[in-house]
Amino acid sequence: PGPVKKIVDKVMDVGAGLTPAGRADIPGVPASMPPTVEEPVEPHTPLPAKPDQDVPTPLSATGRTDGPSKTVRAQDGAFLTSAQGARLPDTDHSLKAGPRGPVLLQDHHLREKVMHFDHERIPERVVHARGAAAHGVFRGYGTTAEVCKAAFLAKDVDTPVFVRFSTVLGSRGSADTVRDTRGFATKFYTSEGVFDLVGNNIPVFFIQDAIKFPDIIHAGKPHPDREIPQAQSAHDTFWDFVSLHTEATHHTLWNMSDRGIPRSFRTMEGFGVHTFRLVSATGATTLVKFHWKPKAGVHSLVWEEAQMISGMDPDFHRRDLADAIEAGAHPQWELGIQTFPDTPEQTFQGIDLLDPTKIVPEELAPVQPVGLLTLNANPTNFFAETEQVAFHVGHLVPGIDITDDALLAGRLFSYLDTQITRLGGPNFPQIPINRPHAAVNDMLRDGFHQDAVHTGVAPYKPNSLDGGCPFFAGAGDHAYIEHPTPIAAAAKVREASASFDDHFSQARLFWLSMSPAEREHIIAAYTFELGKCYERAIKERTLLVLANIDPYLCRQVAQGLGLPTPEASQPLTEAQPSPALSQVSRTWPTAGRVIGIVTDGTCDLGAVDTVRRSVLAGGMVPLIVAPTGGTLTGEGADPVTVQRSFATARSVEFDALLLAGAPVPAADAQGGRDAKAGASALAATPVDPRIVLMLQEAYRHAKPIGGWDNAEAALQAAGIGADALGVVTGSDSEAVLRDITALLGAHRVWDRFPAPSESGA
Ligand code: HDE
Repeated sequence: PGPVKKIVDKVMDVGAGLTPAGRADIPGVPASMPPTVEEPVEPHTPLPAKPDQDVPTPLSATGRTDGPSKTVRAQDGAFLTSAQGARLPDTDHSLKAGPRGPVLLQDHHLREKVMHFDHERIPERVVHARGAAAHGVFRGYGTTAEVCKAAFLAKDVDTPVFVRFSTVLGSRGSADTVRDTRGFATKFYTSEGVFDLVGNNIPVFFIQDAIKFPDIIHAGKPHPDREIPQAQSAHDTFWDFVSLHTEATHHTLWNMSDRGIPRSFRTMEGFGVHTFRLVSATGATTLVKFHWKPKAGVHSLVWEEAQMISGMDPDFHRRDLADAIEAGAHPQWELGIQTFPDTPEQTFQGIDLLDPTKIVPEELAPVQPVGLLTLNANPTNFFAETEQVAFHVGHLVPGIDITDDALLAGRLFSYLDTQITRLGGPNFPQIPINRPHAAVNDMLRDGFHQDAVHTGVAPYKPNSLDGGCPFFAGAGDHAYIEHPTPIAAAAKVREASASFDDHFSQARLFWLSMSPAEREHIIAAYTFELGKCYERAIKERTLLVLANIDPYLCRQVAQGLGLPTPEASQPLTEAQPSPALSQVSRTWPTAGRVIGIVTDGTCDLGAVDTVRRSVLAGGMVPLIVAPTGGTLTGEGADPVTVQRSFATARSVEFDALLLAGAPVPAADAQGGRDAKAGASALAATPVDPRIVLMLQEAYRHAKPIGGWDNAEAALQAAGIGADALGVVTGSDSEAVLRDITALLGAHRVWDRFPAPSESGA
């Protein structure tokens, strides 16, 4: 409850600007400094990073913990200077011949300032351009000793990490809640060098061979003529490609499911996708797939919510991550592995482990936990850290090796290649966020943005002039030695293995594993996306693909599009469903969920305050919604601060809503309403339309709704019966909250979604 309270208090401060709180302890900063009403003029040392940006192992000039602090490096001294350190008396006026000009070319400060500004942007990532990141720590459980020798997986070893989440298709400024795959890239600064696990929130990929990557991305990105639509797949070129290139079917189905619109980065699973190879201390090998399991549960938005948020708060996921960390509610994931014998066939129970369009169901190979990731600090500077971080699937440590997955092979080339353009040359490993925390002694020299001042004269081997330095490491010195995997003699061909031809069986497995509500969401998603396409041939071809997944899915989408339903072109496989793929029918923790408490001055403020405290005590976030901003006061009750006014609140921000109605006095219970209740925004006739809208949306999005003290009037105005599914009313506000919290454990009131007429199974 403590940390969550901080975030609520922060919300309360909105509008007050920076408060003097926290500044009083800073040397040289007058404690009496007013809260930004006027610009402070007394010189003082730069302000330190905010508490939520306190990285446990501060990045130094070397990336190690024993260098100077970040602040000293970048911002030193109290005075404004030029880039050359000359102190400046003014930055508001160009140097002119008299106050009315002309401006003089000799004004170095003007030229330097504008020149630098002109070059502030670097190319955005060609994919995954929009992202948000955080620092954290990974603690190994020590459960992998038999299969993997990587030092960071050993018991209780703490390794600093930096994690970047992203969408794939949109530009840097696009919205967070679009329907897309999400990136989940983790940089482990291990004692044996950097290990990057560059994964996604979907365990399969559109293509089986990296040579198709430019094709799928060109198809998914906006049309080259008008550059629309932004950050979405609901357009002709995407569906043109995936309907022709049917190995994309499985990934596309995941995108059309709730997994394509996560509720938060904190509630996403992550997957390494490819099969990797683990190597033990004795040299034994095991094939492996990596999984991240969020402690907060796996939750998604519903499509209408996602669309509304794109307009109302395009930074929804970014804000959620940063706020949670700032509040001290540190998001956590468990890293898990599925292991398979490293046989020459590289298959497991008939599943080709080199085919990245296939999963191995958890029911066949359980995910074994190997460590815990905790994100505990926000970046101090978005550009320096989140934008400049450079991940690479080839950043491996002893104990983790690659397989012959043809998609992985292309990635091993691509990441290094793209960083050269994006980060302006080959020295990007020297950017602080990319620096290993292990000692670096390479023989790479010179080039754009060379920061290091290398000593010696012999960056080559063998040498005697630098005393033979640096030396080779052996296995006992933690050298990275590629596993000597045998390669079978073969002819050079541009072909794929015959097992890669199966494009539908696992898409069907996914479909059959979904609950009825999840299937309806998938149908709605295909109907929406194809409904946005112009070409009838593309829609018809996609229906042919759907027919090979499931006849019910195909028929429902065809109906929605007003097109005939085609027959499957091949027999449907009888896949065994994998319950682990569904997000429904499980109970999740409620910590971190957001509860809107809708109220006004006429309600029982004491009850509102008690409920607010109980929400906090449950580790959830209460936000008070009232007709205007400010503070609610009433006789005999503590003042209650408003976080959202009716003008700024919208249902999509909340996981559940509580309505604090206006109590009707006993005398009035027999007759009409008293003046006080009549003035209530919740009991007035008509009820404030913004409340009605909020309730209707929350209801439509299957969120739990509770209320007390005649809240029924507002529910009625919204057309919601007090006995509707997932609606709880009563006179005991605490009991209402208990019931609502229990409902939140399922994330949504799933039965409220329209049930399909037939299961489709
Ligand atoms: Fe990436 N991918 N990718 N990708 N990818 C990039 O690297 C690429 C693939 C993933 O937060 C790029 O630095 C190829 C699969 C993430 O900075 C680029 C192929 C998976 C991120 C690139 C793939 C991913 C990227 C663009 C097909 C999940 C964001 C900028 C073989 C396992 C990392 C950059 C970040 C970024 C290439 C397929 C995940 C161009 C050629 C499969 C999370 O190098």
